[in-house]
Amino acid sequence: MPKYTLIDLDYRYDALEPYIDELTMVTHHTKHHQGYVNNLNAALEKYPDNPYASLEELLLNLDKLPAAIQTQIRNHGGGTYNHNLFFTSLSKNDGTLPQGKLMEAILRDFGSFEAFKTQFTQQASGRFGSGWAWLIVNKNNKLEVTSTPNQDTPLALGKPILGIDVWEHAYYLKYQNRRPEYIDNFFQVIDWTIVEKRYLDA
Ligand code: MN3
Repeated sequence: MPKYTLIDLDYRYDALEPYIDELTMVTHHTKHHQGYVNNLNAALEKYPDNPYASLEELLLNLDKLPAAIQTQIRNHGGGTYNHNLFFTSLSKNDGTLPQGKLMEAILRDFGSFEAFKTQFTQQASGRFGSGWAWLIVNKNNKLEVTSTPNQDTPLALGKPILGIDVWEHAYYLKYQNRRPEYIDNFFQVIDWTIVEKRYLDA
């Protein structure tokens, strides 16, 4: 039975200043993300026959899980998966744009980088309440933006390669009600090299 652990970050909590502040990063990773991991493990303790070797497989088979743990796995397994992706997508990029095959795909599927950014921003700002906006590689191998509520993943639609957390815990200490400003600044801390690698592996 897999037991999940909180991922380590390979950058400092203050590395994304001033766009994402240190206190938000510390709290988000050591309290919120850790909480999802703990609750995921607690749910799996009630499911010793779990046949799914990866978190992705577990989340793709939510409807086959025992009813008593479905909601916990959906929320906390999803929370673990989403934050694993989020925290490993971040690095100050000094305003650089995606390159190579990823940029080619963005131009092919959105027309321009600006058009992609507009759609992604709309999904992130239009998500009512808590949730996520995503860039995914869909089942037709095309890039697509979408959003999910709560800690739902977009795995049923395709493979996520970038996600922005728009729960208030991701931005409220610094931005309060200014979600649009947080979303705009998020574009300063996307590690496009990692997103391109995920695109190539999808
Ligand atoms: Mn979060």
